[in-house]
Amino acid sequence: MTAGESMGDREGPDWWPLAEPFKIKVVERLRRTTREERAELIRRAGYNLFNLRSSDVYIDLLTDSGTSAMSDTQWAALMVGDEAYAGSRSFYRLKEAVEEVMGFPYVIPTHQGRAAENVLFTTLVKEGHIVPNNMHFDTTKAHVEHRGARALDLAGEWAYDPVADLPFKGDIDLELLDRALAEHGEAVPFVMITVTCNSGGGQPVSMANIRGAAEICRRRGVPLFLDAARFAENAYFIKLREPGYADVSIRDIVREMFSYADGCTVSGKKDALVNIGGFIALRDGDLYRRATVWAVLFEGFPTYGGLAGRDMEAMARGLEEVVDEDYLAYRIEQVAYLGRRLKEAGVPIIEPVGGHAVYLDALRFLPDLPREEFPGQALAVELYVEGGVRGVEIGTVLAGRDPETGENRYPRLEMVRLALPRRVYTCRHLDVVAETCQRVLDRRGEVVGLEFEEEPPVLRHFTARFRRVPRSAVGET
Ligand code: P70
Repeated sequence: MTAGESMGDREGPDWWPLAEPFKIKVVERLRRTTREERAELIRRAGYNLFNLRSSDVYIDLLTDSGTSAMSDTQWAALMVGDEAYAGSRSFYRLKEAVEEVMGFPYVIPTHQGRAAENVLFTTLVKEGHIVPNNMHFDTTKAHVEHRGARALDLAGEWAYDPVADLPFKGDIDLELLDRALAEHGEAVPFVMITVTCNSGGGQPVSMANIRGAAEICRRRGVPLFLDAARFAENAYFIKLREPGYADVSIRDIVREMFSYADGCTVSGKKDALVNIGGFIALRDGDLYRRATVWAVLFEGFPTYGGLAGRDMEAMARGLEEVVDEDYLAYRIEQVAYLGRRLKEAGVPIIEPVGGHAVYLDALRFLPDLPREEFPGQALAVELYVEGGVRGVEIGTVLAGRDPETGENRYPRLEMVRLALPRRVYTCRHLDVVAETCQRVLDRRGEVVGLEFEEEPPVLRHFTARFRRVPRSAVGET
């Protein structure tokens, strides 16, 4: 099984609807800071960008999660939210949208994606279990491990090659999957596929791969779930890149993707275009009933589950808006635009560019910094100091320590993610981002590494504090 044939110049016709398919009705002021101010602010933040105040950030690419701009119709939807404790009209509105867009009859709203993971995994994952995924994202892995189970990443070799020009680098390796299911049998409660594959650079998963994984799972009697935070972006890549799908509508592609799955967990803060919210969607009534027991305990009554009625209303509309092809063309092209600008500037990035973010390759950007000094984190700090741009390290800091050995896990890719909030920044903002990266590249010899000052035991990247370490003499240029 491969991640598809080389893309050549299949991507992108001469002309593309780059311009935003919307106009701006409300604006939020951005504050500019000086370089000296930023150097001091990041020092006080313990060199952790999560500790900065957003008012001290000029262009905030920390995450595309919960940071998108809602549409006028979503804002209007807030006013018609039904805040009933039980049987809320807005719950049924959400349920209908999920059924219409994804084809699942059962929905449990949760306050965000990790809450959906908590409810589903508490229902299905037991100590000693093994959960395969193409690549677990951090909260997903943490929830699997929190249940005393092992998270197994089965993306193919292609996912770890930062420049292999392949269309579906998010694909799970079907041979490895089949082998894992044969080997671990009963210990596998389900298989999960993350679309798009966030930890692997926002890379899409092909329809053929989802179908292939579903066949293997069915043959082995194991359910398949999608971690579907960015399902619509994944569908757009299928339309763009997978033979046979160019003339299929996004709605039909989305329906087909989910038709192979038994259910999904969704962080609504991404493709459902809301600032808070998530859900579990399921095909099986019995599993739904078992999961609602935990949903009531952790989240709330099953017809609101951790959300206000208005949040469910806005999420229902977001699910319908995100499958609009004009929107997706703009979205994917905007991310590609930033990737092109960076490449032109000689900035090493993960290629091809993914759906929601451009990932800088910190190992090629800062080849002289040892891994122990967190080159990804050091680069993210530098981008802030240089241009007030906030990205996030997706590398060693995020990977945490091996629960068995207590040692740092060194992932094969050390990256800084520049995630684009949906419908928020213009291409001029992205020009500033590209310029910022270029300036840091020009003075990369000055960039110093970091070491922990405080290291929390779980999900350490969110709250850790660092200090700068003097640049080692070895490798000094
Ligand atoms: C992100 C955020 C969240 C996420 C995800 C996938 C594929 C589940 C979840 C959990 C997390 C983050 C990372 C760095 C900085 C800020 C935030 N991903 N599955 O940005 O969903 O956040 O709603 O609990 O990507 O990628 P939720």
